[in-house]
Amino acid sequence: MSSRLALSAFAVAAVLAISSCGSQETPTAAAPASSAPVSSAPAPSPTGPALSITDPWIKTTEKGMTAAFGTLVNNSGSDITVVSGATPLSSMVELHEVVENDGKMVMQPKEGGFVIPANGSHELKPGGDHIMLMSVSEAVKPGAEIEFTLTLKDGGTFTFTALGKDFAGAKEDYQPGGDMNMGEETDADNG
Ligand SMILES: [Cu+2]
Repeated sequence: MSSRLALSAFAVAAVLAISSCGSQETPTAAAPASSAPVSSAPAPSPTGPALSITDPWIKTTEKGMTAAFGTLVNNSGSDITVVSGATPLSSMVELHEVVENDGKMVMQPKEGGFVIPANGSHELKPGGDHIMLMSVSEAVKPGAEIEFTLTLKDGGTFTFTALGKDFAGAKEDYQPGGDMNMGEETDADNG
């Protein structure tokens, strides 16, 4: 009897947490009240015991370029390197960093990929490292669920789902490098 009560209370709390999360338009808002500590006992996950991601999201867009963010968490005792990303939304995905160039913040492919230190984390955020999507195949609406697969240096993969969120910032310019022809600009999207 008491366990059933506890269960339903948990269910209500979960629903509340989800709905309050869904009403958050700004990804920069602090994590909604959650009683779950970020680092508790090592919880083995069936999908990726070594790597996980916190609050993955993707910037909404009508077309062109967009980016995905979140905090990559390494639950293992060795460094993990993400070398590439993929998503059904775009055939052109790159791992980007933002650097200063002549006083301007520009983004460019990150050499060597994202390194998540042993038992540490690596944050992907607007103005910093991010997963770049070129020429998305369809509009990303708020609440959209976009699947990503990251490929690791050791050949393994890690899959997660990013949630579509509106975001008006991240106006870095793309630094054309290599042979890529960036035909589309994000200015219209960011207005
Ligand atoms: Cu980028």
